Amino acid sequence: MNAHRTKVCIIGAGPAGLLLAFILKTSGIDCLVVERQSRETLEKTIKAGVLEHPTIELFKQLGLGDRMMQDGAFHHGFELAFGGQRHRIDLMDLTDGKYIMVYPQHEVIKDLIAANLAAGTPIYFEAKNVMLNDISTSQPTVHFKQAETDFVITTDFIAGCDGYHGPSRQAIPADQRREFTRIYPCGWFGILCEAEPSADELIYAQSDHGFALISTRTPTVQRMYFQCDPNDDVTNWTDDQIWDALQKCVHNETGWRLKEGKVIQKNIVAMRNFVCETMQFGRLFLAGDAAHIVPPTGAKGLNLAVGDAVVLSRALIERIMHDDEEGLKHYSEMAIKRVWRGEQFSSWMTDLLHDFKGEDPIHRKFRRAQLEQIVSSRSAAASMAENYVGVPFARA
Ligand code: RFL
Ligand code: PHB
Repeated sequence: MNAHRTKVCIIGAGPAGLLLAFILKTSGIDCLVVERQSRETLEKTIKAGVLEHPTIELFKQLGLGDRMMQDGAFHHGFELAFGGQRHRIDLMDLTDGKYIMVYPQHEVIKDLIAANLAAGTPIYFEAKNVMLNDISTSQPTVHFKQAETDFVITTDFIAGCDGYHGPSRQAIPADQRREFTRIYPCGWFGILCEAEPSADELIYAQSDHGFALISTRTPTVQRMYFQCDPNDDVTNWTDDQIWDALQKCVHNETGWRLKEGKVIQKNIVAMRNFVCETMQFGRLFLAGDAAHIVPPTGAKGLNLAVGDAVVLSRALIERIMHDDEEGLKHYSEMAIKRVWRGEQFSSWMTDLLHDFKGEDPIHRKFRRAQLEQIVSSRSAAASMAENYVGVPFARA
């Protein structure tokens, strides 16, 4: 048995856990990270792509932005495609100069792991059977196994940053958790393909064949999604069928088509809103997907995880360095407001762009009317743009 002590034991090396660890460690607070997967797996898993303006600025301020600034692609707008036309939403113009960046989540993870290791944060990769104990006491423990060795970490605080399926949220008694869920009757079929970009900016397409999103990763690898049955299986689809579905969704009057290429990865993403408003219990504090999930339409998931890490790091620093309890006492209330903004925007944008099986056809008409308003009214477009580039992090 290997026993250690730390101030903050962080479970999960996703964006929330790694960012929290980096901020704490570089503020002089002893912490460590316990992660189920290997470093190699984390650094190659394809997930999110979009960094909001506040996330970009934060990474730059923290000295985490060098590779992002070099390899990430600035996007000053995006397109809405519907009714055979493409319309540009000019983010810069509508938000007083704000923008987003396409920089893949696994690159963020590489940067955060490297920065943490350089700062001396211990990261226990491939940790099995992670268990949280005594979270309502002042000395909780985290038990796990790595290789053949059992570990026990005694800690002052636990940060549950272990995603939707991790053990942290479950450690809060079910009758103490306030939870909200909305499940959508569709999923996203996502592909990575070897092709040139089809457009300069992201395209969100609404069509009679459903939703599609045309995104990018590098000049030679593109990321695209189309609406699918959430219970479908990627092996049911050939490359030709995938391209046919995507081309139908983006079909437009100018004859413009997607540039096709070899499909090198396929996955199906479930669509749900989920919020556990109880983001703290005793000495356990949840952050990121462990506490909330959004459908990917608004590109908010990673950015909400970053927002939580910012609020939680400030509260922990105040408590540990200055013995000030206030921030930690009100962590859930502080973090949840921005979370609900992201949840509502993602839900709204999903409703705006997807067709739901079995719905009354009147909804498609409403959808089109609203899209028409967004592309013809500056104030409607500005509201969408303001949410899309990201609202400021919560402040005490
Ligand atoms: P993560 O990234 O899920 O990290 C949690 C970590 O915890 C580990 N873990 C455990 N560790 C120890 N013991 C256990 N028992 C554990 N169980 C789990 C996991 O291995 C993992 O490393 O959560 P975090 O940090 O909260 O970050 C959240 C984001 O990853 C997520 O919200 C985004 O990827 C969502 N998302 C998007 N977000 C955006 O902001 N912009 C986007 O464009 C965007 N696109 C997406 C997305 C998510 C997608 N998928 C795959 C659901 C596109 C897709 C396809
Ligand atoms: C992505 O590039 O993976 C991506 C972009 C925008 C979204 C969701 C995912 O809204």
